[in-house]
Amino acid sequence: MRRPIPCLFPFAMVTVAACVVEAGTLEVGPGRKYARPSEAIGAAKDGDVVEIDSAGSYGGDVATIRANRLTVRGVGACRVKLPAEGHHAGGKAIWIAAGDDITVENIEFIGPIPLTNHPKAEEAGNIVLQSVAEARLADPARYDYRLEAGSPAIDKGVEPGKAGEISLVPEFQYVHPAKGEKRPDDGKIDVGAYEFAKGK
Ligand SMILES: [Ca+2]
Repeated sequence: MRRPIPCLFPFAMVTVAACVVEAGTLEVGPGRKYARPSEAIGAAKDGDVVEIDSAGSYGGDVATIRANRLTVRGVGACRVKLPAEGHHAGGKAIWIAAGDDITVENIEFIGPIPLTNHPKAEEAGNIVLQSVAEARLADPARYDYRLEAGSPAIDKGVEPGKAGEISLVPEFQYVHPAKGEKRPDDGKIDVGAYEFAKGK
């Protein structure tokens, strides 16, 4: 009567291991396995995570997301930018979401077309603009992305939370050239690389 019991444990362990291996992280960027987000999105399986390095340039890269429960996240020193540059997936959007329960984090979509066609897309925390000019940045042509008074990005950010015990709230911001300063904290974080401060 007792013999069959030990056989259950190896079987259970194999099953659990198979579940863990199913979900993986697909890395996109310079020197990574995938050069473009669309390549990793095309290879992703249900439950996977796609991490896009902000060091890369992904202009005109569009995709259809077919996996379910996929998380696509921007990582690195800056926010990942996806300018449409006249391209679109299926004539609809920069990304078409054909799967369910898709999460997109820390990615800036640029272009006069929709962020996604997904009817249940969670767009909270994103600002959708028709042009860079609407963002009211100081001088984007010269890479000055400080916010001007009246910018729609002011106070529209989302608290980024923690990674383990480490807070992801930015404490510093860039000062040209090659300097930094403490990022102002008015209790409502702004979208983008800079916190707006009057008189600056
Ligand atoms: Ca603010």
